[in-house]
Amino acid sequence: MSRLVVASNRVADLSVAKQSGGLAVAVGEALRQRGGVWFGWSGDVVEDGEPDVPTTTSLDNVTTVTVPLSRSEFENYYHGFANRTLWPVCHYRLDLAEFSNEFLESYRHTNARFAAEIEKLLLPDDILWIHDFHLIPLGSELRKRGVTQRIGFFLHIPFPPIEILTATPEHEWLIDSIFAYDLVGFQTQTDLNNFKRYLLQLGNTTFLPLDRLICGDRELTAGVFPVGIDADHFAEVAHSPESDRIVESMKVRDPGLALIIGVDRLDYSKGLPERVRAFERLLELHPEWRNAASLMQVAQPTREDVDAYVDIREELERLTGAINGRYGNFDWTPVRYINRSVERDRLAAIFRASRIGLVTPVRDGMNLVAKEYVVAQDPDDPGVLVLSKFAGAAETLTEALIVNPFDTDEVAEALHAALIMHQSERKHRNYALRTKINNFDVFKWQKDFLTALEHSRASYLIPERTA
Ligand code: GDG
Repeated sequence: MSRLVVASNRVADLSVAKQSGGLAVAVGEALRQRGGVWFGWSGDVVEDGEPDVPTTTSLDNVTTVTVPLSRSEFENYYHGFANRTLWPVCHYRLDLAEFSNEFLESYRHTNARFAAEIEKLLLPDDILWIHDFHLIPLGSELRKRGVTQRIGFFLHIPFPPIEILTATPEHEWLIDSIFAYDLVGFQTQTDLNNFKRYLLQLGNTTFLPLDRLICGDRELTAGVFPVGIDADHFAEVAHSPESDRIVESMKVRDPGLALIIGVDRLDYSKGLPERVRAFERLLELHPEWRNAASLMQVAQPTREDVDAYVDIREELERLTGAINGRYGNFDWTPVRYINRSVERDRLAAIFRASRIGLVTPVRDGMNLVAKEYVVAQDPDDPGVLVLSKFAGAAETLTEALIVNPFDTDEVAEALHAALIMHQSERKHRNYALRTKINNFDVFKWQKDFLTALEHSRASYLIPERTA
């Protein structure tokens, strides 16, 4: 079995990976099985001109190598092209996207710098797995350095439709760089179709069966690999003695209250203002839920240096204040807004105690919270998942109540339907969803991707080494 080299924006601490979530566990497991290296940003920023030496730590047969970003890389590569250009473009938000040559140059340059670091770590039989939008051109930078090993790339966020992508300056360069990979994986069929439609319209790709694509002298296999969760572990945590205690104390504190839970990074892609408005609409359309249902929204702060994130936070605080002022009383707070991170174990217990998991992003690659909510439920008396049709998860989790997050009345009615849903229907839906989530967990995702990578045709022709 080949050794594995993983590159992603951040690297998990493998000694506590269970707390970081399923993705870190699954990647960590693959690394432990095969032996290998995990490369990424350390999270540190050094002033321009200061040394940016890598930090290396080893645990058994796995080495993590992290590098700091310089101040200008942090501003222009990370907060610039990654967070201010690619993130909004890939979430269909051209209105929020900022384009600048400085961002683009820094993105190219930082990926080239990472490639130089990674090349030093490689052995001839390694396979490489590169993750996400921060590192799209990393593969082509490695190829420029003469790297011939198999390289796979997985995009965790949506691949936008051609009409949006072509508004991004240098989109041809960006998409062309994807052909440096032997395998590219997307979360959903919609994303893969968007990718293929882009290639079809640009006209320089040959389409072969089984999503093999040829462009110039390069061949790429494309596929759909919907990311999963560590379902067994999450269910176990949700039913631990500590969770029993948390669930019990929540019942004692608010007897009879129907809790609706939302958990997201505070990001404009997650549809948080739309969600609060839909809950308010529920209280208008079905007043029987006043004093009887509350929305608890955990919104972990993220990317607070970017203006669009400051705006979304202010909007959410304004909306929450308005609804609580309008409907709340001494005994009941309609919306409980928690603007900080909550420990993973506590989250699992809160999911279990909630009658509805409300997951309504306006665009999302997959959305793991939807899957976590389902497996945290008591199978004999489960809550209901209300899920946006614009989350990648909706492509498979069809037994959820699927809604359009922009349609306030539709979401409000789905909430009402979920709150009054008979136990037998809840059990039936939860069983179907849980089965899918268990069968396609994060370990299967990891194995499927790596198997496909090993079987992909490594037909990349080495270009002349460009120093
Ligand atoms: C990207 C894509 C894709 C959230 N708040 C807290 C907390 N969380 C955990 C959740 C979940 C994870 O963070 C969030 O995962 P999502 O999938 O929901 O969303 P993104 O962070 O946007 O992830 C997404 C994913 O990559 C994987 O490919 O699904 O579409 O955007 O596990 O539980 N965890 C803790 N405290 C919090 O307050 N401990």
